[in-house]
Amino acid sequence: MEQYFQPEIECASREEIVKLQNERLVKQVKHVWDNVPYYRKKMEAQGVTPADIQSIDDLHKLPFLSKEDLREAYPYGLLGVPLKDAVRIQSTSGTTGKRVVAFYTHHDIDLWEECCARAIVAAGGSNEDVCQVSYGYGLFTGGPGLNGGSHKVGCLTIPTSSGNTDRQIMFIKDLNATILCCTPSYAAYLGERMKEMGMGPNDIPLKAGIFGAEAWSEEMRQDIQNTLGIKAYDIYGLTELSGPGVSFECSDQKGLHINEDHFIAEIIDPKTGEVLPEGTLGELVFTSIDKQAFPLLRYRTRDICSLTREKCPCGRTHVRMTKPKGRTDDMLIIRGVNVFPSQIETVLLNHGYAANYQIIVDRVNMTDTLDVHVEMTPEMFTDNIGEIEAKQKELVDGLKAMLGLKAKVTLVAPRSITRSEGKAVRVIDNRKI
Ligand code: DLL
Repeated sequence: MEQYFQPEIECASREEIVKLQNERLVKQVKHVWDNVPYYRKKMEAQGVTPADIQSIDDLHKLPFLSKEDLREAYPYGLLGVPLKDAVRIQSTSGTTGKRVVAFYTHHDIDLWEECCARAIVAAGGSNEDVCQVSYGYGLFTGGPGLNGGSHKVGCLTIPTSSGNTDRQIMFIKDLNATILCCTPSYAAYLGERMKEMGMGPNDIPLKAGIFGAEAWSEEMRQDIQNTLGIKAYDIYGLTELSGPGVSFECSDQKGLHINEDHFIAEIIDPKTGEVLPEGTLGELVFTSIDKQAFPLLRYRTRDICSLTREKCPCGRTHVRMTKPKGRTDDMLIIRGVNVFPSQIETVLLNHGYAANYQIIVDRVNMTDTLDVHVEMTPEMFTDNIGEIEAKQKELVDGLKAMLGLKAKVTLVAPRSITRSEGKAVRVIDNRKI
């Protein structure tokens, strides 16, 4: 039977959700107007005042916020409460430009952890479970978020953080961990390391995994489920909005339920900013309606997905987003064709490869080149040039069919691509544009 952490809100009627969203939005806009001069100026520039926002139907009148705004307002420009009320910061793992710093009050941490607890219970977790949190701890939100959620559920929590892979496996086995939380690429690596150690899914007690922080394909889900002998659940979130738990998968696994009591989702056309109808693919925009310290209105995530309000068999009523297809900023445009790394991953896994690959883009003689390095699995490893060439050709054809684009494929030896303990780096774009 489906279990819920907070059934009264996770399964509330649409009318109840809309009523709550209306009340919270009106209050939040006033809070931001009064306390965040940076955003107030944006509203004034657009000729909007709190009086114009009476319900969620007025949301589209508000100006957007983007990552550039967050960088410009760094560090304290978007803080919505006096410093004495803020108790925590977290920060993005971004490697370019200024880091984004997000703030939390006690209330904000509480609601964030509740969202993570909802995800853990949706994955079958209860206070009987042992939950190993192998996301990084520290400035990254993965470890602290799932750690807090696991406590709220009452699981015995193992805060391993990422890294030290053999010890991770030892703890899973010795402490009977039933739930694993980490990035999907790290879960795949744990599975691979287990195999090397001569262990299979029956040697570990895990039953579920809660994986997110990066895009991963359905094929990768199947792979991880088989190697670890678990059901793998997706969890989505971003530092700017709190961290993991903005949305999560239920047992039905057809999209991720967005915690609508805290976050209002919109899908927009990334070029025009126009709000798109349900079911259309576009950029996800969030308004946080219950956060105090870092209350973002209409924040552009750059993540691409669509929304559905179709009834979910799990009983939850909150809107679902599709697995993010990619980001507006990691969509590669190669010879004019839009390419998402996730499409390449799908082709590779469909041909029996694991998700150990690197996409290298360059520009030679004014023409874009796409080079995909893929590891052979130990089972398929060969040094017979003819065989390798035939396998490469198969992948070139598969990629051509998926992308409509000719790529160069290079098969490399097993274990030659660096493994990641957090988010995997899959794309190297050497073009100087
Ligand atoms: O990655 C928060 C998180 C931690 C989510 C642990 C899930 C689990 P950031 O480092 O700020 O926060 O990165 C946020 O990562 O805008 C997406 O592009 C991507 N992302 C997060 N979850 C998913 C997912 C955390 N399930 C950015 N699928 C987001 C695809 C994801 N992309």
